[in-house]
Amino acid sequence: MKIELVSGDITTEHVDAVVNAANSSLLGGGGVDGAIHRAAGPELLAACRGLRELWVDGLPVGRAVATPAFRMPARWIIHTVGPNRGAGETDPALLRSCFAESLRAAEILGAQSIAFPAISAGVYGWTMADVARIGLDALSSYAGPIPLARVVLFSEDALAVWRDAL
Ligand code: AR6
Repeated sequence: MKIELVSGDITTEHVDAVVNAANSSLLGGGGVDGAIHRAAGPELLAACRGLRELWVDGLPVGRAVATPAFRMPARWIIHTVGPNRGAGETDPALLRSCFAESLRAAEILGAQSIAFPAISAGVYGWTMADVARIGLDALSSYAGPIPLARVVLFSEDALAVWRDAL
């Protein structure tokens, strides 16, 4: 899989699957989650409400689930829940799992391209350097059929951190 690092707004990405850094409720929030819900439109919230019934306590940390992307240029949104460092979720395996499980969900859908944000690097309190190291470790060890992963960073500073890690 080719890995591209770019800066920009992930909601405008023309890829098959865009990964959302969601929370267990799947009902939206701030950061990239809020931006994705605004860009996809209210149909996304309705789809997420249906999905969350599948788990008693919401989507578990490290797991991923897909919905259509509705009004976004992508075909699907893959919602994953990163570990919240501020709440004591400090196991890197959980963050790695977000990347790996998102790839697995995209693979099942037949996606040919996927875009990731810096999961857990905002509200959930991980340093950008840790997210870059763990994310790139997961992406570079992927050996499945998806040809392209783009990591879309929201600032030039964040992009520089990922470039260093790469
Ligand atoms: N495109 C690309 N990256 C973005 C965008 C965008 N449009 N907007 C923000 N980012 P965060 P988390 C970057 O906080 O840490 C939400 O409330 C942002 O600069 O969105 O996993 C959820 O509902 C940062 O580098 O996600 C959860 O409750 C990165 O995306 C919680 O926040 C991730 O920051 C999840 O926290």
